Amino acid sequence: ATWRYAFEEAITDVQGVFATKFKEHIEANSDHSIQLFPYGTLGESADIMEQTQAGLLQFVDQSPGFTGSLIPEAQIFFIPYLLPETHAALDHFFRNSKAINEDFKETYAEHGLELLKMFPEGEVVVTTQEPFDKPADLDGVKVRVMTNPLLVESYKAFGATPTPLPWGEVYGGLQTNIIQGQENPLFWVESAKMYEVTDVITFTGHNNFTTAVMANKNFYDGLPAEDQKLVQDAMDSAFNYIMEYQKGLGERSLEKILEQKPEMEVVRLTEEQRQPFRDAAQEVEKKFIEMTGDSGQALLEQFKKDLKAAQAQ
Ligand code: 6CS
Repeated sequence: ATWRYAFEEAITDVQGVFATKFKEHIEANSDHSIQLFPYGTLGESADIMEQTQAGLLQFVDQSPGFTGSLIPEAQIFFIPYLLPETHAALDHFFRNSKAINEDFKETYAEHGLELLKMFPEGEVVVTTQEPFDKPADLDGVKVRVMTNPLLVESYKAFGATPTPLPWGEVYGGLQTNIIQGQENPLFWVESAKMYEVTDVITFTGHNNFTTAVMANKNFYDGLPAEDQKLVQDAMDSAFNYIMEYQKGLGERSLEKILEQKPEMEVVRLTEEQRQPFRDAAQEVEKKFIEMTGDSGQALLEQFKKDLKAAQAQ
C-alpha cells in the first residue's frame, strides 16, 4: 500500500530528514511505499493533524507546541528549563523515559493517535529585533509562540507579550512589526531565514524543541503484526539517524546565519542573567498542573524521575 506521511517542515529540515529515513527503511524492507508531504503542501500543522485524525493521512509529525491545544498534557514540554541541555542526556531521556514511551502513548491513543516517536530538534533560541538580558527588557515585546496556552504562560512569565500564531504568519508578522520576536532551534532560524526579519539571537537555555510522530490509530491497529513491527523498526532507525545527524547542527546553522548576515547579534545569557527566567519556570509549572489536573501531576512526576535518570548518565 501507499502510506501518506505529512510533517511541519521542509524535506531538508530535521523532520524531513527523519521522514526520509523512515520512508527508506519501509521501502527497502517491504512492498509498501511512503508518500511524503512537507510543510505547505497540505496546509498548516493543525490541518495535517485533522487530516490524520480523519484517516486521510496515515502518519503525521506534529510538535507538542501545536498538539498542546488538543492534548493539554503535551504542554509539559513548555515548562522552561525542564529538559536537559546536553545531547547525551537528551538522547538517554527520549530513548528511555517511561513518560515519553508509555504514558504519553496512552494519552495520545485517547485522541485516535498511535504515538510512535518523540525526539528533540535542537536548543531553542529567541530571535528579536532588540537585545534583552532580563524580563523587564521584554516588556511590551510581542513574541510569537506556537498555539498552546502554556507557551503563552511561559512568555508572560518571561515578561513579554506572547502572540500565538501558526507558522505561516511568522515571517510576514515580523516583517510588518505585528510581532517583534519568535523562538525556534538554530537550524530553523537559518532555513526559514528568520535572520532576515530579526536582528538578535539570544541563548536563554530554556528549552529544546520537541516533536512527535504518530499514526492514525485505526490504521495502525488494523495493520498485521509484521507491518506494525516494520513501522516500529523504521521509527527506531530514523530516531538513531536523526540523533546522529543533529550533532553539531546548531553550530553549523549559526555559522551559515552569520555568513548571510555578519551583523547579526548573538547573545548568550550568563547563568546569573538566566536566573530570573529560571525562577519564572515555577509559575509555569503551577499553570501546567492547573490546566491538566491529576493526570498532568502524575505525568510531571514520572517525567522528573526519568529526567533524573537521564541526567545521572
Ligand atoms: O515554529 C514553528 O511553528 C515551527 N518550528 C519548527 C522547528 N518546526 C515546525 C514548526 O511549525
